[in-house]
Amino acid sequence: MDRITVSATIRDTAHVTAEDYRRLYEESLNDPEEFWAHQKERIHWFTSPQKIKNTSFSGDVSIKWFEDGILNASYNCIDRHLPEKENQIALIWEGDDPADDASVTYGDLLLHVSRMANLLKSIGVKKGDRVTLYMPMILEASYAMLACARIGAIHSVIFGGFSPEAIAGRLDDCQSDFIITANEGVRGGKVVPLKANVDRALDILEESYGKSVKKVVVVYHTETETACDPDRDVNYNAVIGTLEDTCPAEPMNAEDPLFILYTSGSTGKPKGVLHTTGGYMVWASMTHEYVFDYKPGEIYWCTADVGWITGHSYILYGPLANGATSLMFEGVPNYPSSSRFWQVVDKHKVNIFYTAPTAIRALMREGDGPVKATDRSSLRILGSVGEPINPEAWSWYHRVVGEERCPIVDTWWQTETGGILISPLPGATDLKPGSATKPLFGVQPALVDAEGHFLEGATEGNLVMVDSWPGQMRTIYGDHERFKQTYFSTYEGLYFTGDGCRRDEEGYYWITGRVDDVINVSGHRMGTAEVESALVAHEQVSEAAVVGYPHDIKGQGIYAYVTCVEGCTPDEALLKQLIQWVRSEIGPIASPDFIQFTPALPKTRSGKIMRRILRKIAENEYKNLGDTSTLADPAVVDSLIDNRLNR
Ligand code: 6R9
Repeated sequence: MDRITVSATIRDTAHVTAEDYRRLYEESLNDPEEFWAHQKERIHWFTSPQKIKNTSFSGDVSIKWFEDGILNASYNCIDRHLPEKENQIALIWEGDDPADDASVTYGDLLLHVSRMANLLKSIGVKKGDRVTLYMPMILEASYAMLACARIGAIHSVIFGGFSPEAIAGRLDDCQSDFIITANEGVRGGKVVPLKANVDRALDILEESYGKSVKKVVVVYHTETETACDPDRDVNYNAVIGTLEDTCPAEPMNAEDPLFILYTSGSTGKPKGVLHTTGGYMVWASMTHEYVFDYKPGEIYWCTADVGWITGHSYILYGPLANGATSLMFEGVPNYPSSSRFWQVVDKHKVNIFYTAPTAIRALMREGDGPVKATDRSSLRILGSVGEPINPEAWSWYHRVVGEERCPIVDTWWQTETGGILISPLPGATDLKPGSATKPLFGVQPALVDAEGHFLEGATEGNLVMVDSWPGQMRTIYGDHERFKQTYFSTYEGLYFTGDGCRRDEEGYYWITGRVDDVINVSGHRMGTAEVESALVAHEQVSEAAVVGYPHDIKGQGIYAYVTCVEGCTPDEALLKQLIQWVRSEIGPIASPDFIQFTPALPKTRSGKIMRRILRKIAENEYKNLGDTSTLADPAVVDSLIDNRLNR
């Protein structure tokens, strides 16, 4: 499809024009010290850093930015905007029920966060402690994150859709002694029993890991009572009014940890991605301002959940560092109707709207009616994140939602990258539907072949980064070896993203999806190995292999091949049980769409499962299986094809 050139209206007021982009991009590569010495000024430092960049992708892999700087992330998100923005709204909250909303000014935010910080101190949280958050999308979730940052505690937010098993594993991994949760969450009119899940997680923590936590803070978001352990549980609503409303912001070194966020990889258990304070804040602030062309006074809405990196960087830290008004939405796109997103846009006069392709595809299926029933004239910029956006969905988003007036920023990045790395800038970059376009300042993407040779010009290969940028993760919490192994060992001296990518003649990047055993279901990352190990943990399962297949709405769906133990005859009841089992082991987002029972899996003579073949069968492309000569027993494949599930 045609390119869409930069609109004059956007360009005339943009932070970055095409000219600026070329000049600054070059400068950021030629003289990073100078470029970042300038960019660091967007953040308030208690002690301004003199050392800018000290990074190495080789040997032990060490990444340090602004290493002698002292700052505090919560101070940067709140105090530094005062008193000027005392009465400006920092966060707008839109509830699941369209009748529920609230807002908090920068002035009020300071009080709420300070009280929460004092509450954390009163229960014994100290600088460097890990605090686990398992929260719905309510204002208190952002108070809790900022309160941790304020006192130097490290937050680890767990998405509210994860199961008690998953919570227990993460509590154990980062040895977290404190949890902040809510009695219940509400999404799409359905209740999520968060506190009950935490209680169950704590039983599992004790049974499986022999551990316990010290305190659980419970925010009462609904009227429902929940079980309470008086020695351990603290009722937030009952005590918060009694706490001091000032709390000094702890001076933190730029390289002190800010948060841990667990994400899936191709092998093993989820990894605790560790981000530190200085570089992350500079990156979140810079990318939020430039990519969304954010101007003071604009209303900005990112629909992500705070349980994901997008919520961290682009609901909270980036926007608030820039003194923005950021909207936080508790609900879902189609409740009470498929007009909900656009009704919220109209209600709060949203100027910048950032969502995921899966939501766009789901809404596109409902037709133009629910969109056209709304006004949306406040919208100026649209964004997309989480997975490749197919040109058809892109065009619908552009034509119907944005009425061809709003540029779409298709932002490519990862939990590990801390913030956006490849994206158009609204006033600078011509758009091509389906392309994340060009690298941001300081970002040096390259494409390599399987052997790690650099590929030049228009080509396709594996996406790597040649050098560090300030927002990059620093390590995997507690496992630096795994960090090196996962990201820097495939190609020596390069950061490997795990994504495949095409580059066209104009240097535009087109992400093609993961090239490892990670699948992307509705923008949620899932390791096939995680789902497999959940399946084989069931007593009737002897082996399992999980692959992704193309899914119209979710991007990818989950297709599982399962071999049962001797003597077990799989039936409909077992199928249902296994789906339920995976939901309770990981969470509803990991539910297999299809489970195909099979007496055996296709293996090489050395015993490796041939996933390539399983992928093809799941994709219904079984006529072209490629080389099958290394199969130990070719008959297995015929039987898999004969019994493949009809979709
Ligand atoms: C921010 C986030 C990261 C993976 C990444 C890639 C995919 C994200 C994308 C995209 C194509 C985009 N991805 N944005 N693919 N175009 N604009 O999503 O982080 O949950 O860690 O997922 O998501 O495959 O490697 P995370």
